[in-house]
Amino acid sequence: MKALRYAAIMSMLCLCCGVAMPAVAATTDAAPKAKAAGTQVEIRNFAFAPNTMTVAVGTRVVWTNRDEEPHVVTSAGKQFASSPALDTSDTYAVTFTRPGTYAYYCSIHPMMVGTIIVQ
Ligand SMILES: [Cu+2]
Repeated sequence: MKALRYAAIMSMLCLCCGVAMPAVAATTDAAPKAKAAGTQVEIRNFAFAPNTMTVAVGTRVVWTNRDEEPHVVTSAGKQFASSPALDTSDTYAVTFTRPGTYAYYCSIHPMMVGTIIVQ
């Protein structure tokens, strides 16, 4: 009976650890989490984040507009088709099938620039 109670306490402790660990990771490891996804570019505060991203050939990169303002993803060298104007929470995806450096900008706010490096 005593051993059973001990086991119950131990399993409660383990449960605590299991719950606590992901919660900490979610709040502090934003960068590694984005890296794991690998293909997400957020448009936030009139900037592309990450500003420069290196991906493997064949990667599908998805831009998501988190601003209240519309933004456009436009290839500086016309290497891929421009997005339509993206409203809040709209996404635009490009699959990069060739190695290269793909500079892009927002045609509404040309000071917003980013680069996708495909290897
Ligand atoms: Cu913009």
